[in-house]
Amino acid sequence: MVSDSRIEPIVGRKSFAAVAINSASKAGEWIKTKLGGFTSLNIKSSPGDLVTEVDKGAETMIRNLIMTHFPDHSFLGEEGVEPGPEASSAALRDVMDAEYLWIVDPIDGTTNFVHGFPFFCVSIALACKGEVILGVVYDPSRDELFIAEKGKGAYVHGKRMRVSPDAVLRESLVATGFPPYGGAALPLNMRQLLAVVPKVRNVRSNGSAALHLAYVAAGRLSAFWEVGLNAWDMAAGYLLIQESGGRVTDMKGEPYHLGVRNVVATNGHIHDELLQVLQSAESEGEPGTGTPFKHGE
Ligand code: 2AM
Ligand code: CA
Repeated sequence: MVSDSRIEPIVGRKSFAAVAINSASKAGEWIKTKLGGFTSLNIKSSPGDLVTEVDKGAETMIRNLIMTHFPDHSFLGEEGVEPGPEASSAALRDVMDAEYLWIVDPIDGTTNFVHGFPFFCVSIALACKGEVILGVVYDPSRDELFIAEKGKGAYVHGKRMRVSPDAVLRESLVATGFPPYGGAALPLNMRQLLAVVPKVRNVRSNGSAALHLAYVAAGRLSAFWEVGLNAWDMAAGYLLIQESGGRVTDMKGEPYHLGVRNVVATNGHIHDELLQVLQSAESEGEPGTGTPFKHGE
């Protein structure tokens, strides 16, 4: 057989979006078949920080699919990084400036997956030189695929998404998440909750940051905030919200970037009001309630 060195080792000529959709839906369908049927459950940093063989298998599946099409792209997946904020910051630093970087959480909401609570998703983002240009969040339990491409809008079930019109906090439905390891972030988180609950219509906490962000984009939630997240929890959801007319910042109100850990994501209308309430909670620390928590980035 004559070999032709001009033939590129790329299968087909699929778009970034097609590959992301294909990978998320294939992995999601497989994850769903494993609900209630995983065999190995490991504790990472604490009993609230879990990983199963399904997380690892799904990440391998997604990585292989992406690398088949784009072998020269970089890849950052949650399961390829040691637990803890230092390791994840270091892993992100290593690849942040890559021309094309895929950022993947194979199961966002592993605790829910383990308990059979149907609120988890696959999150896949593509960044070009540090800027998110594509985001896909797939919820296999409801067969809902949320997708955004930079400058082209965000869609669910093929329909354009828009954030909610809620203009004030008291008419808003807001979600948050709790740090699985407690530690320094927990007292801040509790003060934030105490400050926010009386100001809003109600608060939800369903255990998947990426899916909460997708719900803000779809107008099902007015806002979401959480402390101590990683790039793979937020990158896809950030673009969904951006392309649906909302706003995503850190807790100081600085625009979202891949290094943000403490996120405030809203429909835009209530952003400043929510930021103000969260910031007031931050400055209300009482002695003995915990180490001052370093926010922002
Ligand atoms: P995961 O299921 O992929 O771990 C729940 O509040 C959110 O926090 C989920 O998106 C969850 O993602 C994330 N999360 C869970 N453990 C975490 C950890 N140790 N550090 C940062 N985020 C975590
Ligand atoms: Ca995960």
